[in-house]
Amino acid sequence: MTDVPALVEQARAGHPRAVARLISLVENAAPELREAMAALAPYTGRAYTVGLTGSPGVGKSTSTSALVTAYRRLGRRVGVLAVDPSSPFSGGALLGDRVRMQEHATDPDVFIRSMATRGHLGGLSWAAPQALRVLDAAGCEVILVETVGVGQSEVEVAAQADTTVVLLAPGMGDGIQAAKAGILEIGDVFVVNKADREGADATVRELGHMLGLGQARGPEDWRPPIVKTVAARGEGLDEVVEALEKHRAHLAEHGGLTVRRRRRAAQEIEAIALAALRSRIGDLHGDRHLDALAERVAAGGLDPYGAADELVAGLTDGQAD
Ligand SMILES: Nc1nc2c(ncn2[C@@H]2O[C@H](COP(=O)(O)OP(=O)(O)OP(=O)(O)O)[C@@H](O)[C@H]2O)c(=O)[nH]1
Ligand SMILES: [Mg+2]
Repeated sequence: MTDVPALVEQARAGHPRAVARLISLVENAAPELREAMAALAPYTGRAYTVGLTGSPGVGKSTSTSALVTAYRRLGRRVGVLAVDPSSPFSGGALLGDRVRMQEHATDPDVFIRSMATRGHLGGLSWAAPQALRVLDAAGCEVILVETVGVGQSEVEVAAQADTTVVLLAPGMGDGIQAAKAGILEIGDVFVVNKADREGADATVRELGHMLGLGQARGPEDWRPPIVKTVAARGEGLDEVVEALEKHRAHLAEHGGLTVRRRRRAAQEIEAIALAALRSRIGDLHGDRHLDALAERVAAGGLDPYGAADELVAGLTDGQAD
C-alpha cells in the first residue's frame, strides 16, 4: 500500500522520488490518485505553466532545456513535464529527451518527469493537469510542458497551459503545416528556432503575415510576439522568457489567468465525471435495472429514449451502485 500522506509530504519537501511516484500514480490512473489529489489540492495554484508545441524535430526538447537554463539563471525552481500522448509506455520517444536534459539532472531545483498517456482511461484532459498539480505542490514556480508531435491531443495539452509557445523552424513548410493543424490560434508566443539556418527571416515574415490575417484585434488584445532562437546554442532564450513574462503580466492584468485556469479545471472535472459515468455504465452489463428496462423496450412498453433517461437518472442518483 502506498502511504499517500507521507508521499505528499515528501513531494512538498522537494524529494524527487516522491514527485516521481505521484506522477506514476497519475500515469497509471492508480486508485490512490483520488486521495493524492485531495491531499495536494491546498498546495496548488501557484505555478505558472508554459506549454510548448511544434512539429517533430523543430527543437522543442532543446528549447525546453535551454529555457530551464534561462529560468534557473533567474533563480526559479522549474518543472518539466514531457507528455507523450501517442505512446502507452514511459520512455520511448522521450528517452532521447532525457539525455538532452542531462545537464539539469543534478540540479535539485529542476524536476523533469515524462508521462505516457495513450489509452489513458478518461483521456488526456485530466492526466496532464494532475501531473502539473504534483509539480506545483512540489514548489515549481514555472512548469514547462513539452508534447511529442502535433496531433490534436498534443495541441490540446499545450493549449491547457497558462501560456502556449508554438515553435517553428525555417524550411520544413512549417508555416503551412501550422495553419493546417490549427496551432496558430493557440500560440501566445511564437518561436522561430534554428535561426542559424537559411530562411529564418522569411519564416518570421510569413508567420507575421499569417498572424496578421487573423481577426482585427482591439488595443487590449494580446499580440503574439515572434522570437528568433538558436536553441542548440542557447541563443534567444532570454528573449523568450521576456515574452513569456509579458504574456503572464498581460493575463494577470486582464483576468485571463483566472479564465484559463477555470477553463482547465472545468475540462478536468468534465473528463473525470465522464470517466466515472462511463465506468458505471460499463458495470451495467448484466445489471438488473438495465435488464428490466431492456425487457420493457423489447416488448414495446417503453421507448428507448425514455429507458435511457431512466438509466442515466439511476446512475446519477447513485442507484446503480
Ligand atoms: N541547427 C540547429 N539545430 C537545432 C537547433 N535546435 C535544435 N536543433 C537540432 O534539431 C534536432 C531536433 O531537436 P529536438 O530538440 O529533439 O526537437 P523536438 O522538437 O524536441 O523533436 P521531437 O521531440 O522528436 O518532436 C536535434 O538534432 C537538435 O540538436 C538550432 O537552433 N539550430
Ligand atoms: Mg522532443
